[in-house]
Amino acid sequence: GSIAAPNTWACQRITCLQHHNPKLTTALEVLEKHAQLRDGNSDYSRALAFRKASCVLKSLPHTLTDIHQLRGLKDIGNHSAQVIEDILEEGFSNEVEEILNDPWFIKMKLFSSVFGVGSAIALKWIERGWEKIEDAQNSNDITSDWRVQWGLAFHDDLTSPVLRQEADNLLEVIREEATKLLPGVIVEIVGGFRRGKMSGHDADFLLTHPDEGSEIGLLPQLLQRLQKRGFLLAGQAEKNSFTPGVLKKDFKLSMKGQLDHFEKWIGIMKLPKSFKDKHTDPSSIIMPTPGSDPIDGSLDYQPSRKKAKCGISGLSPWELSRTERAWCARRVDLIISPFSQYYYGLVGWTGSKHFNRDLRTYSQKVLNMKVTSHGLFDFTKNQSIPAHSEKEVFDILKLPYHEPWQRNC
Ligand code: 8DG
Ligand code: MN
Ligand code: MN
Repeated sequence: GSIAAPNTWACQRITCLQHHNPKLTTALEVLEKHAQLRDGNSDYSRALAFRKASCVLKSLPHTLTDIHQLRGLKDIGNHSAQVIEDILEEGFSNEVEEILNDPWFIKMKLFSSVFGVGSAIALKWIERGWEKIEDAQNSNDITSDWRVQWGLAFHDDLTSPVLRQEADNLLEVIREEATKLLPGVIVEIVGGFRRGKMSGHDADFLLTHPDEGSEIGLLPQLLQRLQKRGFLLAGQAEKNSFTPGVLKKDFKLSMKGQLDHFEKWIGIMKLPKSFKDKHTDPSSIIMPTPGSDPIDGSLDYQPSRKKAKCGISGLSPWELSRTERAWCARRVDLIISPFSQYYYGLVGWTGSKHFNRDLRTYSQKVLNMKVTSHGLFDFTKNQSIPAHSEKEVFDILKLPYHEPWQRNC
C-alpha cells in the first residue's frame, strides 16, 4: 500500500543526514545538479522538482521498494517518479548514467567547482575549448574577479572537504579574538556543520551580541586581528545593507535567492594543516610566513590581474599556492547579525538551502507570512513578529521544532 504523506511540507518533516534511500537520492541529485547547470539562474523549477522528490525520500522511515508507496505525494513529480521506478526495477537509471558520462556535464561540474564560477562562466570556458582546470589556470586572459583568481590558484585546497575539526578549531580562534574585542559576543558555527555534517565546502560563522548595536564595527577589527595572526588569504567584506525600508521591500518582493543584508566577510582563510587534528591548541597558533600578510593592509583583497603580487611575500596567488606551506586554503563566511534579527538569521544560515526555500514557500502560502534571515512579517496582522529563540521562530510559523540536524533536506 502507499505511505500516507506524513506531512506536506519539507519544513514539517524530519530529514537527517543519514537516511534509508541514498541510492535514489544520489541519482535524483545528479538530475538536480544537471538542471541547475543547464538552466543557470533563469529557471529553478526543474532543479527544484528533483530536490523535492529527493527530500521526500530522505524523510522516509525505511528503504523504498515499490514506487506505489509514493502514490499521491505532491512532491514526487512524473519525471522523478520515472527515474525512481527505473532504479527500483533495473538497479540504475539510463538518464542518470548518461548524464554522469556526458562530457559537457563533467566539464560544467569541474569548472563550477571553482570559487566564484557559476554556470555562465563555466559555459564560457567550455566554449573556449577548455577541458581541464589547468586550461583556465594557464590562460592569462581570465576574469578579474578576485574569487576566480584565488579559486583557480587554490583549486585543490578549496575542493578538498573542510573537516569538522578544522571548523571547530577555527571557531575557537574566532571566539577568542572576538571576545577580546567584544566580551559577551556570541559566535556560532552555522551552515552544514551546525546540521551535523562532518565535512563541508566551507565553514560558516554567525556572530551577534545581546547588547544590540555593540556588534557595529566588530567585523573590521576582528578581521584585522585574524590578519595579524596570519589567517587571512583573500576576501571581501560587505557592509550591512539592512534598513527597515529594505526589509519591507524584501517582505513584499520575496528576497532573491539566498541573499541577505547582513554585514559579512566572504573569503578564503589559511588554516594550519594541524587544525585537522584534534589536539591542536588553536589559541597558540600564529601562521608562518611566507604569505602571512598578503592583504596589503586592506581588508578587501581583489587583485585585478592574475599576476598581481600580494603583500610582503610579493607572490601571485598562483605562486603562493605552489610554495611549501603548512596551511590549507579554506572558504570561510563570517556573518554579523544584530541581536533583534539573530534567531531568524540563525535559522536562515543553518539551512539547509532547501529547508529555507521550503520554509519561505510554506510561510507564504499557508500562513500569509513572509520569513527572511532578518525577520518575519505577518500580512494578516500587518505587523512583523520578533523571535527570542530558534524555537520561537518555529512556534510563530506553527511548525514542530526540529533540531538543526533534522533540517537536512
Ligand atoms: P556546505 O558548506 O557544507 O557545503 O553546505 P552549507 O553550509 O549548507 O551551504 P552554504 O552555501 O555554506 O550556506 C549556508 C547556509 O546559509 C545555507 O543554508 C543558505 C544560507 N544563507 C543565508 N543567506 C545567504 C547568503 O547570502 N549567501 C549564501 N551563500 N548562503 C546564505 O541565509
Ligand atoms: Mn557551508
Ligand atoms: Mn557558506
